[in-house]
Amino acid sequence: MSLVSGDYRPWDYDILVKVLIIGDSGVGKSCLLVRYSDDDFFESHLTTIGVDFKIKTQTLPDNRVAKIQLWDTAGQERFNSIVSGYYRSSNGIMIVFDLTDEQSFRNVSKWLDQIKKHGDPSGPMVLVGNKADLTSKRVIDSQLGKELAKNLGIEYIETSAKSSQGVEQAFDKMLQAVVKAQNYIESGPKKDDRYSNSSSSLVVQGPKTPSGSTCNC
Ligand SMILES: Nc1nc2c(ncn2[C@@H]2O[C@H](COP(=O)(O)OP(=O)(O)OP(=O)(O)O)[C@@H](O)[C@H]2O)c(=O)[nH]1
Ligand SMILES: [Mg+2]
Repeated sequence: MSLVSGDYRPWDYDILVKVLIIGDSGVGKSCLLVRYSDDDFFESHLTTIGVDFKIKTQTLPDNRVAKIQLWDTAGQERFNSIVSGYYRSSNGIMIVFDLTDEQSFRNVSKWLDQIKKHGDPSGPMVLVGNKADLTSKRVIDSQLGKELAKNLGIEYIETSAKSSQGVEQAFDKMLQAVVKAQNYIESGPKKDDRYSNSSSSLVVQGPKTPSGSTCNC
């Protein structure tokens, strides 16, 4: 088969983005993913074993098509050794806590330690406070979430996987943070950029190669 014939077709995406979703067990990571990728919700807690993943394709404001690999990790500590292997190869990390569970908010620092240990602490991140629909059970005030995110130099958003509130926006923010980091790498350092310590390429360009080539994604 000739590679220069009409068989040539570009891949169906321009950039590949790998997003890791971390946070305590039960905060709603899997539900956020299911809401984002399938627009569905499950009332039951089927705890994630190790790491699950889903794929979503999204068009960026600059019309590039991003293929997003969403890695849904287990919050239970017994899976930490499996999950730790995924930090390094992610392009962005979403840290989720439960607005109705104070401990899950306190444990954000524990998850940040995991990122420091196994990943890139200066890489793109978004802090997500989930279960915003449970207003009467809320124990973490918006201000607390905002302050923590501000101290970390990252975006904060509140979501409800149940009602869909903020879910699309949360993943949009994640994507924007990854693209911003990529633009930084392509255009070189700017004085006040928080990604000034990034050394590795954060986004894998979707290769425009002939069909039939192998993809390691
Ligand atoms: N009311 C409400 N319940 C939610 C929301 N998100 C998740 N839940 C519930 O919280 C429980 C846990 O959700 P999961 O998505 O399985 O939690 P997880 O973070 O993936 O947990 P692990 O896989 O054990 O790490 C389930 O019973 C969900 O129905 C939300 O936004 N609002
Ligand atoms: Mg889960």
